[in-house]
Amino acid sequence: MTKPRLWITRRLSDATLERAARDYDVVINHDDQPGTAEQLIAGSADFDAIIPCHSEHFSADVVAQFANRLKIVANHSVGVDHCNLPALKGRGIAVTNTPDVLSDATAELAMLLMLGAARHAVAGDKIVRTGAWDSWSPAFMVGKQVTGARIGIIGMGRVGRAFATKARGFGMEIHYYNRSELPADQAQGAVYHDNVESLLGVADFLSLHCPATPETTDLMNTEQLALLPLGAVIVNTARGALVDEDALIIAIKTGHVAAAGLDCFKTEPGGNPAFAAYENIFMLPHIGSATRQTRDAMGFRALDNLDAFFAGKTPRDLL
Ligand code: 8YV
Repeated sequence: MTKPRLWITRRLSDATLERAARDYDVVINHDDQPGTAEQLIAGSADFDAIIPCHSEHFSADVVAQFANRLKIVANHSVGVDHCNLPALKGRGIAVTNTPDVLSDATAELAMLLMLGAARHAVAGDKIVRTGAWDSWSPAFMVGKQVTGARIGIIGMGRVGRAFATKARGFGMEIHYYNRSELPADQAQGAVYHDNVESLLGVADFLSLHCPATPETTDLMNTEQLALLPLGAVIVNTARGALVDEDALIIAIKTGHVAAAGLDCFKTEPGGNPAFAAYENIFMLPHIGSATRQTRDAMGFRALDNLDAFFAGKTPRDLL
């Protein structure tokens, strides 16, 4: 039987690429550049399957120009805001993602950002690194304590719950907003808020873990930021679309928001150059899931989905 023809748009982990080469007639973008609209359209005629990352954009306009060969888009990501799902489904193309396997890695990065933002990681690293550290005082780089503080989590899906588990280890009081209240075994004592506004009022720390949708775009805008307690710390490892970046800068400038830890930005790659002036904004370049273990697990999960699909079964993560 001829192997299905598969295009892997980015340089995935070695183990993933080896397994893909064993089981598929695979073409890999070894230059590791994001697939362009033109390449995706051409790929739809040349391949039965694509494993893309969130860097390839399957807009309605692009999908409308697809040829008929492509049968499945097996994303190497949990977020699928780069895919117009109705358009893909309308063309009869199956779409899968990679949930679960990246929850711990992303939650770890959220902890790093929360702690780093709360404890002056950027300014502290800079002053030591540049040799400018020439004095010490008890009043020097005093931060905000995490232990015992209230953490508000927006989106208590897999990543939100993994983050809550880690925050519990720091003795934080967990509050969350989610579309629906979690069963007790999942909530593990976390306090449910049935609206975001109520959650924001108690969020000394706030961590975003919901998907980017038209409804959640600029979820954290001027009005919402004003509802946070004075001196709150915001963490975003979900998507840049969730935060009105101009509003965040104003809240940082006034001190209403004491610090932010950001792994996601409206513009990626690149980020927001206006943030660079603020050492209380601790930033990383969208690396929430970037651990060796998790990259292998994401690649294998995408391949598991493809294997099931081409075996005539329903892929585990069919959307
Ligand atoms: C990935 C992510 O690094 O899974 C997601 O939704 O944002 C990240 O974990 C990226 O999407 C890989 O394609």
